[in-house]
This record gives sequence, C-alpha cells and structure tokens, in this order.
Amino acid sequence: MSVRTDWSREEIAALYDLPLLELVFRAASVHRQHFDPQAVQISTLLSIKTGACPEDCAYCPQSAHFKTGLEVERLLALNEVRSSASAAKAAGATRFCMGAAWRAPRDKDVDRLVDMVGVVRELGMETCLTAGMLKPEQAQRLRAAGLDYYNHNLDTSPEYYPEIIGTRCYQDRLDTLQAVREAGLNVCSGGIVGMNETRSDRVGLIHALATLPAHPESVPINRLVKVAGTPLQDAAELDDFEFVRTIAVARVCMPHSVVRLSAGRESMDASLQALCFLAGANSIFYGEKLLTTGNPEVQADRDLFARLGLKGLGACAS
Ligand code: SAM
Ligand code: DTB
Ligand code: SF4
Repeated sequence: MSVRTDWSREEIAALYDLPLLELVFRAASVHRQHFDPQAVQISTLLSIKTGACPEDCAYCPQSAHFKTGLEVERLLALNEVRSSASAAKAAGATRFCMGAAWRAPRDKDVDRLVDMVGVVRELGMETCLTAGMLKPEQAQRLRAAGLDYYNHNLDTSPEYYPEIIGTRCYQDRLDTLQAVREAGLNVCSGGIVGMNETRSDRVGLIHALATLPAHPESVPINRLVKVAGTPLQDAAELDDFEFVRTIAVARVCMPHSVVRLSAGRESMDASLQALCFLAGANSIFYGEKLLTTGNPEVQADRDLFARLGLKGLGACAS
C-alpha cells in the first residue's frame, strides 16, 4: 500500500474512536508489514546547551520565562561531546541526539554544531540534532557536515499551539521542517500529549504530521514531563490508553516512520510500555537523562527488553 499524505481529520478521528483493542490490532498489523516488530531503535540524548532559552514553551524547563531551578550551561566543548557519545555507543545506542536550548542558532553556532556532528560521526554513530529554527543555508551546512536527522516538533495541533507557545508560530515550525527536508536531512518531528489538550488537538497533531509533503522518518511522541515552575506543572494526567491510542494512530497514519516512545517513560510501567510497542512504537531514548529530566535507568531498560524479547537494534524500515 502506498503511503498516504492526504489523511482527513475525520479519518484520523475515526481511528481514535475505534475500540482500543481493534485500534491496537490494526496498528500492530501495519507495523509488521514494514518493520521487524522485535527491533527497537535506541537513541541517546545529550543537552549540549542548557536553559536560558528565550522561547516561552509552556511545557519546557529550559525556558528563561519560568523559574524551574535549572542550572544554565553554555554550549559544551567538543571533547565533552566526544566522551558522552562514546559512552552512549558503549551502552548500545546507535544514534546520538544533541539538543540545544535555542530559539534558533546563529551562523557562528552552526560552525560549532558542524564540528560536533563531525566527532559523533567519527565514532560511527548516526547523528541527530535539535537546535531550534533553521534557515535553509544552515540546514544545508549541517547536511554537508554529515548530520543524519534534524528534530523539530510540531508539538500540538495548529489551533492549540498559541496556548502553549507565544514566541513563534506554527508556520515558523513548518518552514524549518521544509528547510530540513529540502537540505536532504531526515526529518524527526512529533509532539507532546498530556498538555491539557483535547482529543481533537491530538487528532490535529497527527493530521499535521501525516499530511506533510513527506512523512517524517522519525516521529517522537512525548508524554508531558510535568516540571515544577512551568505553566503546565499541574496539567491533568492523560489517560494511559489515550497515550497508547496516539502511538497507534501515528503508526497507522505514518506506516513507514519510526515512532518513538519518547519523553515520559518514567511515568509508565512495563505493561504500558509493552502495549506501546505492540501499538507500533519502535524507538526509545536510552540513558538516565533526557535533556534535563529523568529517563529510566539503563539496567531497567535492559531488563524490560529481556522480559519482552525485544532487540535493541537499528529498526530497519522496509
Ligand atoms: N529548542 C529546540 C526546540 O524547541 O526545537 C530544541 C530542544 S526542545 C527541548 C525539543 C523538544 O523537547 C520540544 O519540541 C518538546 O517537544 C520536547 N520537550 C521539552 N520539554 C518537554 C517536557 N517537559 N515533556 C515532554 N517533552 C518535552
Ligand atoms: C523529542 O521529541 N523529545 C526529546 C527530543 N525530542 C529532543 C526531548 C525531551 C525533553 C524532555 C524534557 C527535558 O528532559 O528537558
Ligand atoms: Fe526553548 Fe526548545 Fe524549550 Fe521551547 S522547547 S523553551 S525552544 S528549549
């Protein structure tokens, strides 16, 4: 079946409305057509520049607008990036993702990012970067340096976005995704659920992703990590099964994309994560820290994979 980029919101809403087990069955069937269902791609994250971000994203501990007690760190030195990347490789990660708390990098920041991409590539790992909005020339320079993936999330539906972020708009995000795509980089783009959005907003997020001119190669689905001091610190708990539905709907609508069970795994037990893998999630972040918040211990993930019979490998798309 060819990949569809013409999904309607009604069709996506109808998937969400299916009985849970029917939806998971459909998603698992689609997953098996395109991927080895036992393979889970493993990425490690490193915050290369932490906090003091001028943006006001209501979920984010790194925004300078909120008092979250986060220790601000300048851009890391090259040798710090090299040692973190080699530790990640030794722990089994196949992709190293670097995150910077910027609205957008300046051209001189891109010089430093180019060097960082170089050291990670020397170690033989795939490279991913998330550093805010990019201009087309910046995306091209990063591609030329050997960057494999650029992460830039749509985060939520177009209509809910202004409730969450006031310092830039949805179109800015779409423009960066276009620059990244046109530079020949793999696109990593997803969103966050559990931000007091409605199901219609979750439908709108999946719709926005699944109707891009080409689906992102990688789709991170984050469950909000509620951080004290952010406007979303007391957000209502999202029902576990609504999270599973979001993974499953992403899998059905974007059958060739790697769907990442991203932030929020610390609040999920083994059974819930197993259901997410069944529903088509085939990537995780590995290592005790995401960018600034916690993630399950490496040993806990090793035990989880052993219990579920999963292989922590490159999840090869076919
Ligand atoms: N500053 C860049 C940007 O916003 O594109 C890159 C870093 S930013 C931290 C990357 C992504 O992390 C955000 O788009 C958001 O989806 C996710 N994120 C940030 N805080 C989060 C939280 N508390 N819970 C879940 N996901 C979060
Ligand atoms: C994504 O979608 N999730 C990751 C990654 N892209 C960069 C980030 C999650 C961050 C969670 C909050 C934190 O640790 O600061
Ligand atoms: Fe800054 Fe990114 Fe956090 Fe928004 S999500 S405040 S842009 S680091």
